[in-house]
Amino acid sequence: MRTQVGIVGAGPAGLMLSHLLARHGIDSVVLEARSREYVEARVRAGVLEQGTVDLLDEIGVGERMHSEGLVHEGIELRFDRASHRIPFPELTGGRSIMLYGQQEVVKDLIAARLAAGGDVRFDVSDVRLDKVDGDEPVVSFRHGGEDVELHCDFVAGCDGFHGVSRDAIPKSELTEYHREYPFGWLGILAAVAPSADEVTYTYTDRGFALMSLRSPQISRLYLQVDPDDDIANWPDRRIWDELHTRLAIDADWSLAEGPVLEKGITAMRSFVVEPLRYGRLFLTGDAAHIVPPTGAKGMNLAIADVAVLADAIAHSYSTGSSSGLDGYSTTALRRVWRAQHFSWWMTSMLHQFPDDDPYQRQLQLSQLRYTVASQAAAASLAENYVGLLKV
Ligand code: RFL
Ligand code: PHB
Repeated sequence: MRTQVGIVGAGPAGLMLSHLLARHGIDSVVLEARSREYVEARVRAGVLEQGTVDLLDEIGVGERMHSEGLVHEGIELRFDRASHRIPFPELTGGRSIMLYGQQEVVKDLIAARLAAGGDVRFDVSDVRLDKVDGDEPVVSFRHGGEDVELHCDFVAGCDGFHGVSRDAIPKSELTEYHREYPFGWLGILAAVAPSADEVTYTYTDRGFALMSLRSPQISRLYLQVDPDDDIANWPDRRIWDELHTRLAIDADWSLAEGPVLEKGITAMRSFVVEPLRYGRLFLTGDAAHIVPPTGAKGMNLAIADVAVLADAIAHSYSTGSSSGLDGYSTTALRRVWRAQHFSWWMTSMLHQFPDDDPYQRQLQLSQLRYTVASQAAAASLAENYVGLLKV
């Protein structure tokens, strides 16, 4: 079997890449280890930057997002038992964000790709990448009881942090950068109208809490917890009690409770591998870099990577020049490192670190007060949050 670009992974990165290549008349095959039902139900990100929204519109899959997604023109920061708003449009030249679940983006991308006759294979196993440093890389896999060899011009590793693509590159060719955080996020999806109009990031001496939403009827809430904690230690009553305590403010406000539809604990890490290319293999999205979710950047970075990669691949087919492919890693990494810094900064400002002393806590509070009081500081947060045009 042959294609121009073999794409490993049908997350936001792999699916978007397949769409963007098709727009240039370039063939691809997408290989996904999980079932279609599984990837369409996986609850993850919710915040889309303006650039992500624009790209979904450009490839013609933005219709449901505009009818069901919610445009948000700011976020709130809560500390010292008070809420402070960071308004986006006036600080960023009119830009805003969209709240629309990642699994909805994935559903829309899959439906549109299949409707256009795209080749997306779910439930594949034993995916292996060979000869990626030669002229014709091969992706072998098992599907429907058969062993298949897919010969490609290029391979895109879009298979997330635990995928196989990164491991196809010799360790000696890569530099890895890591940071582990001494906490995780316990996240719930609850069938209750959101108690806040906007995404609300909360700093308290008991740890971070976040209120977000998926629709006018569905709330998404998070609590900072020990990364090794077991979700079995968190019956719904304990989760709501802790949310009430951390989110409390002096103004007249209360948190509405509802049935918990889903819950889980995620560890937090920062990770980058460089370069993003080895021969004809290109790494994108979570396969190459991870940010803690505090900056809401992960999915947006995955989409930004494949926008650069699709243009580079198209340029190489249309001109025969490798200049775009040669520049992919450096270009994509500029945005990646900006998002790494922003995500680390938001995480450091808002969480309790077990080893922090009272001096460090005062620094966090001072940074929060400055961020909401100074137009320059608020604008810096806002322009990073909605997504920078230039990096
Ligand atoms: P994905 O989505 O992990 O997709 C990779 C796909 O590859 C498949 N796969 C394989 N397929 C074939 N063969 C193999 N050997 C394979 N191994 C794996 C997997 O099944 C999967 O389908 O990576 P991608 O496309 O790079 O997208 C990255 C995003 O998913 C991720 O960065 C975001 O979810 C991060 N994130 C957020 N990002 C945002 O932009 N805004 C947010 O508000 C936001 N909130 C979050 C988040 C992530 C969270 N968790 C759970 C980590 C909130 C949370 C709690
Ligand atoms: C979410 O809605 O899931 C969400 C919002 C903001 C974040 C992370 C996750 O920073």
